[in-house]
Amino acid sequence: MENIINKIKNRDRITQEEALKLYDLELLELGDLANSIREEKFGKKSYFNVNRHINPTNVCKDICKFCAYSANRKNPNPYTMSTEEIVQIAKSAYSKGAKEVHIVSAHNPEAGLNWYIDSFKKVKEALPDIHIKALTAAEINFLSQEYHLSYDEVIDKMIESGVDSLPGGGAEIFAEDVRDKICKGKVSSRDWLLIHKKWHSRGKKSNATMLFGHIEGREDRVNHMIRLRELQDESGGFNCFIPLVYQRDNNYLKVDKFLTAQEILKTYAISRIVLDNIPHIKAYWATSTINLALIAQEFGCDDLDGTIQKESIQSAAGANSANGLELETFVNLIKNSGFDPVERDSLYNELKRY
Ligand code: V47
Repeated sequence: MENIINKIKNRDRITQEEALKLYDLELLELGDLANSIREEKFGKKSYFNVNRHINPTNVCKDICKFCAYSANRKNPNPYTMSTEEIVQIAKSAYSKGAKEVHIVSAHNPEAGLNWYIDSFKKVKEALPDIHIKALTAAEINFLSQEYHLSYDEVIDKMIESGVDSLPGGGAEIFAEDVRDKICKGKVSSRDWLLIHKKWHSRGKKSNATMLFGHIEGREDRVNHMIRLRELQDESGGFNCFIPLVYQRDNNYLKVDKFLTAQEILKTYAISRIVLDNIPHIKAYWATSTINLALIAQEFGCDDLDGTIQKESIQSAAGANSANGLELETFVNLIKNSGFDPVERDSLYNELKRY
């Protein structure tokens, strides 16, 4: 262990096996190591943005066992917004200060390709300054299969219609055996990475998530991080890594043991140490709870996502995030936990210090 600790202190890269061993380190010692890297890069700054999540349809042709959001037997409440509704929501968010709309849907085979693409076009026409972060690699894979388009063709259409960056969703956990059990039929890990690589090759940025705390093991988590680190070495387009804590309600995935706060904090800290080439680590408070996200600031995380305003995916599975957080509340929580809230844009340019 001493050897690994020295490597981290010297800022040498650690291997997958060494990363796995870090779970055996005492929590606060691991936290200190991750925190020293965070402080070296960002001091006490904690980034967030004023954003609005929009989830325009929950009709989905895939059945991911962890998902409580898509319309199915447990959530028999299908909806699909019109493009006008989507534009209205974006306009209203913009008038309340949102700089970004994060638009992620289910894989709806009835909506049509133009419904997806037109909504971006119309939001951009109405609000040329707003940053559109839209379509996960899983949605791109769905559109490609459904409409017989290559990934490049879908990406061309997205860029033409005003999409600025890709969110990190759909990555789940890269280990194919686990993927088969929790989201069989969804984009493969290889293609998830390929789509991001293609996106980065256009000079565009994206994020990467990891869904953990279900049936995966620690090995799967560190392997997921290493595969992201490898792609980032090649393409350099990931802005941020977001470990998403699994929420257990209203879905079909039976999980006997849930994560302790210790295990969540260790996973954040290890991701900060392993991902030496991805600048930001986000504690997405909608899945970790705001309380743990505030503590995670001392375990390597420098980003708390944002005010969100409305959230449908995690809250459907039990998270306390449906209505987001007021800006003032959010800023005060960060300040009172000893960090400096920095409002950023979607590409991490600093907009305002509080
Ligand atoms: O990919 C679904 C996850 C993701 C559950 O890029 C669940 O900045 C926990 O990707 N428990 C979509 N998570 C959300 C997402 C995201 C969120 C915030 C910021 C960014 C970003 C991206 O939600 C899906 C899936 O992994 N999810 N069900 C659940 N029960």
